[in-house]
Amino acid sequence: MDILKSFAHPEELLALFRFKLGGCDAVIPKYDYGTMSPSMKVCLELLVRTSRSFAAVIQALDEELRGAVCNFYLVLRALDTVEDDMSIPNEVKVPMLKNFHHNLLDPDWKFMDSKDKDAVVLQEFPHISKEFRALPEKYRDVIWDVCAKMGNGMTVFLERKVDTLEEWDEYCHYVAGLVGIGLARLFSASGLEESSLGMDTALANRVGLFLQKTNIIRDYLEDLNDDRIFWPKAVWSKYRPDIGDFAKPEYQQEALACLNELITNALELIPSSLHFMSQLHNQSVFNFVAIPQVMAIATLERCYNNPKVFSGVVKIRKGEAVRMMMGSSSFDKVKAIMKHFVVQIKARIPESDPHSKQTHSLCQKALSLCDTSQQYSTSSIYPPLYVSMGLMLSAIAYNYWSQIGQWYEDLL
Ligand code: D9A
Repeated sequence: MDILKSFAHPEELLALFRFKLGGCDAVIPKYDYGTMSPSMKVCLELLVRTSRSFAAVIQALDEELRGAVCNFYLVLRALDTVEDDMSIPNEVKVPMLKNFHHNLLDPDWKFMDSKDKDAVVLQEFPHISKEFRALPEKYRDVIWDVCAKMGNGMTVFLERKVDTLEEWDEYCHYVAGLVGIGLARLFSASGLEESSLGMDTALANRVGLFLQKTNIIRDYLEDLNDDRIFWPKAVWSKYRPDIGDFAKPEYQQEALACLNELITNALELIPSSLHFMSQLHNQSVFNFVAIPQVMAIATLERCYNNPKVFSGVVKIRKGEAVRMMMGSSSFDKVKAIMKHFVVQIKARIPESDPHSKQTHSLCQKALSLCDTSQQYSTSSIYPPLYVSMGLMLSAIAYNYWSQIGQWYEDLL
């Protein structure tokens, strides 16, 4: 029960409650079910099923871009599902990934044999490809191009593990950097953002790298249990000969040093993330980009020097997430949130950490870029206790009375 966890954080109750009421300026879906084609309806359902809260941010994008990004997301999800499916042998998987983009032009292509949790996007692929073919050419070109490059890139790391930091960047480029590049090009193509944004591929790449590196760092234990390793060997092998040792309590010191080194590497991307966001003009695009970036910095803060990364799941509370999502509506606000988390990391750098100096200077650099008069503090808007109690009662009651149903439930 997320409401109960957030009771110790009254400011989150307020956010959860406002969110439940839909009184949030950043993430209101603009459904128009009546005039929608059947394949579009299927795509929307797939989107909500596979991405939960992120679906809402896609839905909030302005008109033409919404359809393009929704389609891009589902096509990427399908490709990702093929890459992830351990039941497909590599001899089958390699040609499937390399040729995946051609499926977009084939009205009948689907794949019914996946055992993956997201297999439904492959089973329903004809609806996704139909929507793709209905898109304006300027969007189709981008999705096609990214799909071809990503499919090919994924095959590079099917047999080979990530070793050097350069290879870490290369792997993240294929699975996330290309997404950043594709999105920047879609934003430009829509006319909602300047054409220069879509042309700076190095910058958009780094926005994607920031998200993916954060995911890889956070998912250490989950990936280890699935027999998958995305932490770069050149880094972890400095601390232990076997990466599995980090999950053993006797090697906690080594595990934390390695974790902190990788987080320090990810922190290098903050200036690029801020620079990318500083160039956005459209409000819906801004929210769409800023929310995942803010979640990533919050996740890095939660993970930094945290032994729980090696024993369980490190999660952002839903109330916290909702509060950040609602607070990410302007560049000044985003800088204030970033600053809040970077300050927390900086305060927790152990003196004995082998990379403490580097971490410190990267925090310092990020803070200089986050200089703003906006405030994001967890104490300034504490409502009086009776207001919190009232909000909690209302929120619980709302849970029972709400006929809006599963959609918002999935969100929280
Ligand atoms: C994104 Cl079209 C992703 N990925 C994300 C989500 O954000 C990025 C996959 C497909 C698309 C977009 C994203 C959002 C906005 C701007 C971006 C961008 O670049 C400019 O991508 C770089 O994680 C997946 C990759 C990182 C591999 C690219 C955010 C998302 N969040 C999940 C929460 C979670 O922890 O996974 O999907 C969610 O809300 O369900």
